[in-house]
Amino acid sequence: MGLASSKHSKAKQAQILMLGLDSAGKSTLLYKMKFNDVFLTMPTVGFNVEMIETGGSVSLTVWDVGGQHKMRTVWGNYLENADCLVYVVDSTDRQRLDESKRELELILRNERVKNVPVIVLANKQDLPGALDAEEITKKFNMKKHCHDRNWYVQPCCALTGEGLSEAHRKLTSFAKSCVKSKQEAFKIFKPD
Ligand code: G3D
Ligand code: MG
Repeated sequence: MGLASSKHSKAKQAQILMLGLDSAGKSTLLYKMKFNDVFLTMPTVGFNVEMIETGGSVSLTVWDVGGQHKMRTVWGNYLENADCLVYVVDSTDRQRLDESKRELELILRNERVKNVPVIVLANKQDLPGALDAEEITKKFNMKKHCHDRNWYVQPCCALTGEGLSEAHRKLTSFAKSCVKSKQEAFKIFKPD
């Protein structure tokens, strides 16, 4: 993972790491964002990766890493060089909200993603009993845990695509500023 420009376009690639418990809807979201379509998903063993164009100077390489217990132990390996984190929550799975919150806290404490912006997708808003964005924000104590970075909580539904254009816009804006600061840091590191 890293800053790169594709052979065919001048767009810089931002690395987006999508994490969250198994069954939160990560793979469904990835394919809805990429193809605007819903695919039958299987539990992800390993990872899926897709490039998503933004129509601007940055394109997004989105890594969707499996969320089962044994996969969570390797999440750390994917954190290096992530420009933005997307953390997906099943907003109806009240029994596992604490578990989901603990996993997010662990990620945010990792030095490799210090200051990396995070977007929480409060998914499955189509289902009854889904916690809304405000409830997820409070439950996950976002203000405290993300005081050192940009963050945003977006309610969405991977099946209908509701909330995804807002998520895409926010992601693009976070990704652009990350790429810009990396370029500036690179200039300082390697002066003319
Ligand atoms: P994961 O990649 O995070 O493990 P998946 O999750 O994308 O595989 O989704 C797990 C299940 O949740 C799938 O259902 C999928 O259709 C469903 N799902 C994902 N997003 C939404 C949503 O916004 N609303 C609803 N109602 N369901 C959603 P199955 O039945 O195939 O397990
Ligand atoms: Mg999956």
